[in-house]
Amino acid sequence: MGYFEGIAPIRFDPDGDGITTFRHYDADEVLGGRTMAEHLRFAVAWWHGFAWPGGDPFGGQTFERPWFGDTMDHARAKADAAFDLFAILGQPYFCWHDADIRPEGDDFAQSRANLEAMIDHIGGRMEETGTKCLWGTANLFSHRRFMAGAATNPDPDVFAYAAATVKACIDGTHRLGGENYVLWGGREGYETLLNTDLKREREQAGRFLSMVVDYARKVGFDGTILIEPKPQEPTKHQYDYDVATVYGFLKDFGLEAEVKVNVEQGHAILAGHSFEHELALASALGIFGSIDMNRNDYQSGWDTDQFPNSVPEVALAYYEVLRAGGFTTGGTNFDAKLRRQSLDPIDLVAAHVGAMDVCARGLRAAHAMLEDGVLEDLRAERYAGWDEDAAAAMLSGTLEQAAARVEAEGIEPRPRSGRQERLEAIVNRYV
Ligand code: XLS
Ligand code: NI
Ligand code: NI
Repeated sequence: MGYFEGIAPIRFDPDGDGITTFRHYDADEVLGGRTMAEHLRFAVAWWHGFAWPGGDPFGGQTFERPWFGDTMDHARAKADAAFDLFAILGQPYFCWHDADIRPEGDDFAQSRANLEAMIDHIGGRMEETGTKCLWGTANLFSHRRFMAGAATNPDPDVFAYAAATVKACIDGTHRLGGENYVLWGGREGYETLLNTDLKREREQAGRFLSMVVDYARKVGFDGTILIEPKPQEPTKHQYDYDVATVYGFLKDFGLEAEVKVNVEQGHAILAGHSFEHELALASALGIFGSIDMNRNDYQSGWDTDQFPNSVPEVALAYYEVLRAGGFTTGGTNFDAKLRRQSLDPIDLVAAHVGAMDVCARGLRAAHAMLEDGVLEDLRAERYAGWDEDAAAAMLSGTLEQAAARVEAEGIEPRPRSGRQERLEAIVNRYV
């Protein structure tokens, strides 16, 4: 099979090596009425999997892929290698940017024609194989034209170019039956406030997002539109900082019913949160959509985009996903890079297999924790005082009424244990 010659499709075998077999991910295993495949909805990211050359800030390309190059033939070879990997992994979903799947043209019209030709090619391969598209997105951050932002650029010509690019990517996502469309604002922010009109840039971003939503609905795209929060990197400050900031932004522009979030593990950590915090908050605000399941190295402090490898962390994340009711159009995208020394075709396969196994273990633990209900019972017990009428009434009364209860009823609060260590020990029974 071309680049992945000699690597057989990965099957579930609990006694296998977890590299050429899934030890934990059994796509057909049913947990609470859904198969693991339906729960997890895995997706391979085209950019890190097939377009990324293995560079870091101190060195360039380490990978030698036969499809690296700027022609349409290269782009088709890259797509065919991607579909070979999808077949090996059991036809997961995939996610893409325009820049990942087509060569850049000499002008916009040629770039768009290249994109459309590649969308046709990929659409054909999807029909043959049954692989589906989780989401599409536009790369509005790599080319130098976007160095000062896309929608938030001080130059209106760049705003127009970004509009044209997103329009083409929504069309492509729609043609491929993509279930979501993502906007990640890597350059929608600033390097220095000294040259930045923050108020104007925020308003440009809000207007742009409204135009995107209107266009997507006009052409009949009924997937979910997602913003992917990230606090910084590449820009010093990004306007889509975290879930709370994005929610405030959506409220400000009246888009909170139209747009949800794609939460990335590594971005949550960069914002000073845990992944589960971001997921719980997105769910509480009614904007939970999808996840990028890639972690950072806790020592390096930047977005290293590594495949997940911590079952306890992943379990707590899926616990929040399940508490939110699970994915609808969303899924588990591995927006993850190999390490640059991982040169072999099997490394790319093993990275996904290992990550899928970690997620399967996390999901199984999360499902068992939720089904056994111990944690939820203890949580409910902690808030049980609010079930009483007088307590509930306070929330619709006045400050004076709440205050008056203290002396009238002789209220004297009695602190109770938060039981954190006991709760952590309970989690440990499942992971
Ligand atoms: C970068 C982002 C990016 C988005 C898609 O940090 O995670 O990869 O997922 O543009
Ligand atoms: Ni990221
Ligand atoms: Ni991402």
